[in-house]
Parts: sequence; C-alpha cells; structure tokens
Amino acid sequence: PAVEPAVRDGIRCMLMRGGTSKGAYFLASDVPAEPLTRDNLMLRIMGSPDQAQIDGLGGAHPLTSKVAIVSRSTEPGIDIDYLFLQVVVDKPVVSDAQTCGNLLAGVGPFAVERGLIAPGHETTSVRIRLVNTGDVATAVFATPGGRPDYDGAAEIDGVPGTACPIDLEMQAGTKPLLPTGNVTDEIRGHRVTIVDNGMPVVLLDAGELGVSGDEDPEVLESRTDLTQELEHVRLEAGRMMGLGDVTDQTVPKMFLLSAPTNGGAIGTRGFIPKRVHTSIGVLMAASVAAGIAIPGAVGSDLARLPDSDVFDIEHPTGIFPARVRVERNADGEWTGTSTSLRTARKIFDGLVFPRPRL
Ligand code: NQM
Repeated sequence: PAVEPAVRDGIRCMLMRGGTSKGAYFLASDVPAEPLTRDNLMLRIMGSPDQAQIDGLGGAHPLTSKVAIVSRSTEPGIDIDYLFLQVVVDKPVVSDAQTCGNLLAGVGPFAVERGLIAPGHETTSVRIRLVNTGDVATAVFATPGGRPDYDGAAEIDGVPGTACPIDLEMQAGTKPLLPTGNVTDEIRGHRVTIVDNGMPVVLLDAGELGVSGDEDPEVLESRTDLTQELEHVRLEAGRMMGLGDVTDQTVPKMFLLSAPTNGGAIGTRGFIPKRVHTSIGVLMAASVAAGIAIPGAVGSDLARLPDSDVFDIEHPTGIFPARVRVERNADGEWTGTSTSLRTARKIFDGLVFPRPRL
C-alpha cells in the first residue's frame, strides 16, 4: 500500500512546556480535521498505547502526553481557538472531554510563533476560546521585538528554574460552579462536593478515606483499595453531573483534601483520574479554591481561607497560588472566575514522524 504522506513527509509540530505539563502543539491546518483520523494520528505521534510511549513523543505520563490544536478563531471578539486532546498513555484513547490550563499557557506564544496573530509592541494579549469547554481565557505575555520571550524571572512550583511570566485570566463563567446544584452530595456513603470552575473536580476529605492527604503520589497510586473506591465514586459523580459514562474519560478529577501543612489554604492530592498529579492543574486549582470558598462544601472546614482572593493550594511539589472569586448570580447560583500565573517554553520545533500504524 502507498505510504501515508504524514508518515513519509512528517507533520509540523512544536514541542512546548506549558506550565507543569508538556505537549505537542499543531496548527489545525496541519492535521486532519476529521476527529477519528486525527485521533488515530495523535496516538501514533505520541507512541500510545504503550506504558513507555517508547516509539513516540509522549513522556509516559498523562502530564506529558498532551496535544494542543490551534487555529485563528472565526468567533467575534476571539483571536484563537485552542482544542486540547489528552492522549491516554496505555490505551488507544484520545479524549477531548477536558481542557488543560497548563498547555493553555503555551497557546499564545505558539500563535505568535506561527503568525496566527500579530504581536503587540512589548506585550501581547490574546483572547483564546477553549474549544473543549466553551470557556474564554485572556493570555498576556511578553513579545519584545515581536517575538515571544521565554526567558524571565517567574518561578512556578513543579518546574525547575525561572521563565517569562504568562498571565491567564478566565472569563467569568456562564456555567454554574456546582453542576449538581448541591453544595454537597453523598456517593457510596462519602460526602463529596462536585465543583467546576474550568475543570470538573470531586472534592473528598482525605481523612474520611483513611489517608492523611500528604502522602507521595506513588504511595497513593499503590493503594488499590483507595484507587478502586475513588473510581467507583468518580463513575457515579460523572453520571450525577451529566457527563454520562466517564469510564474512558479523564474527567472528573478526584481530589483528596486535608488541612494545610505548609502555610497555604488547603492540602491537595489530585487523581487525574488514575495517576496522582505531581503538582496540580491550573483549572483544577481554580476549581478546588472555588469549592473550599463555598460555605459547607467539603474542605471548607479543613481550609485556612485567605484574607485576599489568592488561595495558596498546597500540592505534592509546592504551592499553586490561584486567584479565585466566587459569588452568587441573580438566580442564586454560585459562579466563579480565576486568574493564574504560568510560564511556558518552546523546546523543539520541526517535523514529527508518526508511526505507520497503531
Ligand atoms: O487543570 C492535567 C495539568 C492538567 C490539567 C490533567 C490542567 C488544568 O496539570 O488546568 O492543566 O488534566 O491531567 O496540566
């Protein structure tokens, strides 16, 4: 059979670190538009399904098996459309059911690099539509001389060294923060709070599940009694929040909360949903912060709430400062907004050659 052009000639691809994640960034015009064809190609590019992703770009962890597909937006008032794809490491599954606030950090610089938007004079502000969720973010970053600057003094926990800051502001949500309409729900005898401030998460009290909540990720991953129970709760939570059967989805994320031990607002361990996050996602932090700010929610009693709107969310490798505001709208529903500081870096630009077949 004829060799597929993508296999023979390669596909234009930029590898970037976005926040505490890493992914392959593509122009939408460089990849197939048809979802099944596109997803099959992404599996072959990342080297999935394979625990080691040895034959592809993927880094053998969900945090390094991510794809951003970027295009100019046709939506009024929006500059760029960003579609996120989670390429499952060990299963032939690609999911568009969630977005990623970390890869979002690289989208603005990538759009400038590829000429999708004209850079501003010293800084560039880009309005980005998160195609997966319909949310809109504004990213602001330095573009001296019309090129993204990746070097700078901003530090984020989970990434060595410093880099140029990127401000990400999520537009006030039109969706309710509490997808079930309840501050708490009960699932399999557990008190949970289901909250979505950009990323659907289920909050649980770590102590109630028999752990302290400050264990290393590997320790929690090895507790099969715990991981199985969390998966049962997750499947039920998915149904309750209208996501249907989430067996093959990467949302909702499961969070064990505990009292802060490091001067922050709350301790967290996030299951995303099988592996335990080595830090915390941008929008996960926004969702956790929004949850604990609601009186009566799971974690609100464990939290040390800040005097300002900056919630220092403790995670396995440090602290994520999430600037979050929650309020009730005219209908009495809780809504939320968030702002985060991230960094990103261009690592590699060139052609990627997919495996010929899965
Ligand atoms: O919550 C990991 C990450 C994420 C998602 C994941 C994210 C976010 O840390 O905003 O960024 O969803 O598996 O990059």
